[in-house]
Amino acid sequence: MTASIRLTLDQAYHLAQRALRSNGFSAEHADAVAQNVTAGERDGCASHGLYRILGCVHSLRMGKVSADAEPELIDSAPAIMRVNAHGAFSLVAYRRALPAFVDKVKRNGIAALAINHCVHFSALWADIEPLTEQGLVALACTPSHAWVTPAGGNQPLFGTNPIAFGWPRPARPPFVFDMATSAAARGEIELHRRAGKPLPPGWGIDRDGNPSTDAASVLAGAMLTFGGHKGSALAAMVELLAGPLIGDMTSKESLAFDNQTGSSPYGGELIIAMDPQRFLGEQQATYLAHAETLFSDMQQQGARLPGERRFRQRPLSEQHGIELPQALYEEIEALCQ
Ligand code: NDP
Ligand code: PYC
Repeated sequence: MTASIRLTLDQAYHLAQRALRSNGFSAEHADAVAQNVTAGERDGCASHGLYRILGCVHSLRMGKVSADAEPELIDSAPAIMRVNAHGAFSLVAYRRALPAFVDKVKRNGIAALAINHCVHFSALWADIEPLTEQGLVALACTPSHAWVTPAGGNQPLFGTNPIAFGWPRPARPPFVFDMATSAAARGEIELHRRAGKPLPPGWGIDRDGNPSTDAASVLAGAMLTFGGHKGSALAAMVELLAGPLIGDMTSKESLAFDNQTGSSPYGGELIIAMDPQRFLGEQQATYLAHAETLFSDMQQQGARLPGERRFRQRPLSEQHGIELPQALYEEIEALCQ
């Protein structure tokens, strides 16, 4: 069994924050990243939890992320905003753009936010929840590095390209799904490699194009999309929407820019939000109730709603803390020296 250490959420945050500050990240960037990875750990999303601190510091040491860039907000059209992260992680750029973005969505009924020139390592549900908290419906996507082969191909081209969607629910946690368009996130495969565990079949192929359940072989070969050609089409859509449409990189361009340093992906994220109030006016309550019927019909068949697992885990972690593999804890501690 792997040795582990239990930390309160406060201890987890401070461990992450110290590692980032010791390596030169500004207070604001370190805070945003530490909050994000602590939330990942809290919600039982280890692939985007404290493990990500290793990649954040590595990206900085490789000169592939800015430690302190100031985001620049650009109001480019009545319903379109851009924020240039100027080479820093996406999180501070998003945090700074959020109030004006929400204002645009509420004024227009629908608006889009492009985060440009950002380094991206984080789970997208964390970008969706501040919008559902405002009663908005939201969609987000981002390319990553070319790691995933298109259905019918055998060479990495697409990123793991997550799509997240959120729907606000009165007096309940929102309906949120957040999924890589690859069979699993690359972070999951990295965690399998670190734990010496085989992958489930169908996640990837080795360098020679043969199906493989060995994490290291798949990391060196190519990952597969979920659902064959359907996941492949969605992965291509993410490349287009959060790449060329917003004047940013595809996953292939991001990997070329990385120049084999093994840093986090660089490029854009697109977030679209809609205000049910502006779509429905006085009928809002009626139609949100229809959505509730849909959710309860799903659950009555025994299906669980996406997001449910995370929201169940959250209060448990708040009460009991989180468990981190001892080896990972020591690696992050070592970054603080
Ligand atoms: P999963 O396959 O674990 O989960 C995807 C979604 O499906 C989640 O919303 C999950 O909800 C839901 N789900 C899982 N099992 C069930 C079930 N049995 N019934 C109903 N719903 C279910 O996630 P991925 O590996 O695809 O992605 C993990 C994370 O990686 C995401 O947060 C994503 O944003 C992040 N990522 C980030 C990238 C980036 O470039 N920044 C790139 C790729 C991934 P629940 O959470 O409740 O389990
Ligand atoms: O897990 O695929 C992934 C990923 C890529 C960028 C951030 N997470």
